[in-house]
Amino acid sequence: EAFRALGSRRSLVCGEGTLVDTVRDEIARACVRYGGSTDRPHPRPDRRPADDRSAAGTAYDLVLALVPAGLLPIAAAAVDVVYRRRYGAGTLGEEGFLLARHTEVTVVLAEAPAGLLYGLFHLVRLGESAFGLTRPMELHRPAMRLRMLNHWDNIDVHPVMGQVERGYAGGSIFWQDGARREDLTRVGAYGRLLAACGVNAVSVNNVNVHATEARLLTDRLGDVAAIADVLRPYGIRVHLSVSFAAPVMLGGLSSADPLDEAVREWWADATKRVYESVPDFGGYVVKADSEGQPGPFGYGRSHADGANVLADALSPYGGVVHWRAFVYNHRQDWRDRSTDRARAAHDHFVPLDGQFRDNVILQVKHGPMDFQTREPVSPVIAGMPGTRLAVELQVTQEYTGQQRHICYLAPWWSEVLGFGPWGDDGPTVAAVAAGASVGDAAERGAAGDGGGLVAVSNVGDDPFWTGHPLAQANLYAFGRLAWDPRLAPTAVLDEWIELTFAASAPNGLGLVRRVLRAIMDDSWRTYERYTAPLGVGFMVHPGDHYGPDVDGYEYSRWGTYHFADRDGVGVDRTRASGTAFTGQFPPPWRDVYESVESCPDELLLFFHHVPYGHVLHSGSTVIQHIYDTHFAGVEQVVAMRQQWERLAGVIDPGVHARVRERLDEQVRCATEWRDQINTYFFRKSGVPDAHGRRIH
Ligand code: BDP
Repeated sequence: EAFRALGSRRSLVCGEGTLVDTVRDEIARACVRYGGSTDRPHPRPDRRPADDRSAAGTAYDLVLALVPAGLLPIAAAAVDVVYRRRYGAGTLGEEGFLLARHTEVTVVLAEAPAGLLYGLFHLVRLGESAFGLTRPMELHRPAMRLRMLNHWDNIDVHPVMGQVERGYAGGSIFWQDGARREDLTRVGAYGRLLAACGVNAVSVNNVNVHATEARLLTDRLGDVAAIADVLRPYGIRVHLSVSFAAPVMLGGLSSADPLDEAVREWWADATKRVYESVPDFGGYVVKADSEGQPGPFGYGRSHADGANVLADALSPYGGVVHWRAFVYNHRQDWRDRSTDRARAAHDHFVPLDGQFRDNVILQVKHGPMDFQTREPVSPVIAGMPGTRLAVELQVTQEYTGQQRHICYLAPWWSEVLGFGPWGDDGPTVAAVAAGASVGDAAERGAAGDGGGLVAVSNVGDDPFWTGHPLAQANLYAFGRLAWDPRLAPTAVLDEWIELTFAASAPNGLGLVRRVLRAIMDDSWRTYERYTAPLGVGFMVHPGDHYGPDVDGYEYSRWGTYHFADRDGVGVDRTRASGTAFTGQFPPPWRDVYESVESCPDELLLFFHHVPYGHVLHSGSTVIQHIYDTHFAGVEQVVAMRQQWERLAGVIDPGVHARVRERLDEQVRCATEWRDQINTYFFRKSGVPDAHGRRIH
């Protein structure tokens, strides 16, 4: 239905190449459905169209053209002239496009085929309004060059993690029963979906690389090539997670020491073969020396040595290494209060700044811990001006309700991306991911050579793709924010609602929009209210990370503690008396976080250990805040469930039923969170609720 405006018009697509063919096919398919027509330019260059008419004399409503192309119809040629004069040829780059109206013709211009594809999907988003009488010229370019999804998919079903590690949407779309899926139709549909959101890269296997998956680099390379073939028409490059120990595991070498010449040669040879099979291969993703994965530490080498050997192997072909900064000691002595997992990435990587090759991208989780519901921005993002950084988000809802709870994450991502690590005058997190550095202005031009934005995907073979149908909005929002981090999360949600429900609720879209906005706009904050309070994090059930278990990780070796006792709660990360994590931030944040007075409420327990009676900026005490937010959170989830009932009979019954069932579970689980958290803190503190509500 989203293609109706496009498919009911007369259009012309000028240009050649795989992606241009995709554009043509998309339009042709829509035309079959909605009665429009589509044309190619006349093959003989001397037959320049006298006006915007086909040989048969039909006037076009829409022209999509690659420029500079031979001969363009008049409207497109006129727009091209204005474009060159106003912006200068080359401004659109590899993926940008220009949209304009000229003499009642809608024109999309691009200088590279991918731009035309993104222009097409922009038209789809605009629908009828793309054909309005007037419309100012718009130039669109992605803020980040790399907009990537990581799949934590295993080929073999892992005994603990299943097929998709932290996957909540069924099996892998790529792999099944220990092999690549025969039928890759769904992968093709996924590519289309991703291109429509703006994503241009995918890694197809888990960052924890087990024996079978390691072989994707060598004898299972054909599987990678087959997937790449299906994703290529949508402008999506394939990347592989590789094991640092591959030279030993696969090559039979006795060592994977990155400074060993035989190891370098092994990587160079293996990589050469990859490019023989997949000429546009994107590169490697590496989790090294992390949670049991092998890495350069095993050979007494640094992570720069480790990353560079892979980078050198990839560089002749233009490939990149995404080297993950998620390196910490997961076997800590929990009795030792001076160790702090939050410090680990900065401690390990900042001293290496400037030592990485240009085609190494250090992939940094957005927070210093691990995708909790609330964390400060990782100080690594401000700490490595001489390194290309990618910021990693988690679309799969490991810690945010596992796609059983509604938790629209774009408001949070938007906060993170808009955060200024050096304060308001410096570049934002989004600008750093786009290639800016300290000293640059807050806003910087598009598509620099930064590492871009990466996220862990949330799709599987579930009929709704994401388990919870509303979790699709997170996937969509990730792509849109990677393209343009300044988009408002509410506007992105509106786009998604429109595109998703236009077909099933042609008459009721207004109601659908009102209900979904009421349910989803604030759902991340609602989730935060009923789970771990004030940025302290974790308190989840160990292992599967679903549901509450306040002390589940308190006496274990993972480094994720809240330190609640009878007097207070929170982690002292100050320089004055704690782990000095605050010192990893540049000003102003090092001081803002250091002081209990200036630390923002929502991060208070991340940075400070405070008494239960500590008064927040909100005016409430910590203990009363815990009670109030937990009661409120559950009430809000109950209200979400009521709202959803308004859509019964309005939208597809299958979607309605699935969401209803999940909302029941969300109410149950939120109630459990409320009761466990409130009871726990009541028993520790002995402070009753000021409003006399019953706490056990
Ligand atoms: C943690 C997950 C774990 C991942 C790890 C990672 O619990 O399954 O392997 O992140 O990012 O959040 O590598």
